[in-house]
Amino acid sequence: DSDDITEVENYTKNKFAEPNPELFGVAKGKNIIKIHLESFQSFLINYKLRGEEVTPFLNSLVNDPEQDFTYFDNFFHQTEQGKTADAELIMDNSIYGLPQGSAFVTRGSNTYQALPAILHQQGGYTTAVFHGDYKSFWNRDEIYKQFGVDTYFDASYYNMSEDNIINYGLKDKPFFEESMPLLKSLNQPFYAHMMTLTHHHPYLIGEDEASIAPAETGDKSVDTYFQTARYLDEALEQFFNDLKDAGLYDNSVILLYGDHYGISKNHNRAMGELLDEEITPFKSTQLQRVPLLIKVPGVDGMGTVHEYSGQMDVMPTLLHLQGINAQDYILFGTDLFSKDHKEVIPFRNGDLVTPEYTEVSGTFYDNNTGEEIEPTDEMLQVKQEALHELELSDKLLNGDLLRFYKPNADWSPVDPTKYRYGNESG
Ligand code: GP9
Ligand code: MN
Repeated sequence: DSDDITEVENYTKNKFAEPNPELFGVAKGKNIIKIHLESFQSFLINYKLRGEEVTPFLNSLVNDPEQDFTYFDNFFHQTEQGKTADAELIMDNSIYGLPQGSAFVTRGSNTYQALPAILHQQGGYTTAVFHGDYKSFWNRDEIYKQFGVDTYFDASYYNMSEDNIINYGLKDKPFFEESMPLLKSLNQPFYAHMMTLTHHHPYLIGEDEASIAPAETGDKSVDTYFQTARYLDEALEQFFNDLKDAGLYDNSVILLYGDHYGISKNHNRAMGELLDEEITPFKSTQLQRVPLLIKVPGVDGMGTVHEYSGQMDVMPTLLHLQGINAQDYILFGTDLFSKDHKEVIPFRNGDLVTPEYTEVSGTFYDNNTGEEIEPTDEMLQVKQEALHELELSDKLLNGDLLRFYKPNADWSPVDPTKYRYGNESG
């Protein structure tokens, strides 16, 4: 009820981090191209298999200052069973997924105040999602309407011939290629979400499409993980070239992110071999890093930034780059570029990581040594606050509380009946 929403509102407004004045509004009116790197973990960046880079193109974005990207190497995913859908929910709403199941499915008809709707109402943006799977997967065709996604280019817009598909759907190379004309057809400014798919468990790839040999741990899905990562890397390079040819590269914010881990704890033996260290519970938590890269037109890249951060922080960051005050909305994350950005990253299971220590199932570890430590009162309090935050986010979703919240900005509630995807009729 309205008491509950007030509690959530007070919490998030209190957590709010003031924008960085140098970056507030710098991306106003620029297109936003957000690229989803399926199952991509940060250990792949600059990783060498048999002396060879696995993802040379992504590495070049990270390593070459001329590319003007900023890379966050201590960025963590915060997803649970909702996997890709949790990542989408978090990054477009700055709220947590649910502890069980997928909020996209069970909370698909909730009221949301999501990034697509805010960008539309505050900046005249059009939002489109591009993905080579069918629209009802993860209940996207329902919840996207609550988010204010104008167009969903699902599998029905692509050539899904036998040659073009593998595993869950369309291969990334034809996906990006066929997305270009659709992208060019959008009204600008647009917010485009490009969701890749080939680098997905169990990492299937045809021999003719694999540019590198598999790893040799004997754990099949781990071994081919490197081959599909390379395939994704090549698909990205092609897409970047196409964006440049189309004149879209220079006037767009380009953001790349990993959605969740690709190699689960069931593969610790093989991972230990590849990383040359034992995968302890501490190490396993450190492996939940996924990449975040961002390039803003006209803004110098900052190279590799070590700020600890999570997927929750992306939406407030994008709002501030737009010159939209994140405090007007209910968001659990804080702006990555703010000097007050919060460096406690709660995971959905209640574990957490900070720059100094990590907590896994009640045990605290020193990040420098990986050794167990006795928690201080302050650490225990940080843990309680993280649990409280998760609880508030659950209240928000389970009670559909955004129904009762009016953002401080001009706001009209999203009407889901106004949106149609693919061949849906009225
Ligand atoms: C399916 C794709 C994969 O459309 O997004 O989802 P995941 O299994 O990673 O949640
Ligand atoms: Mn996924």
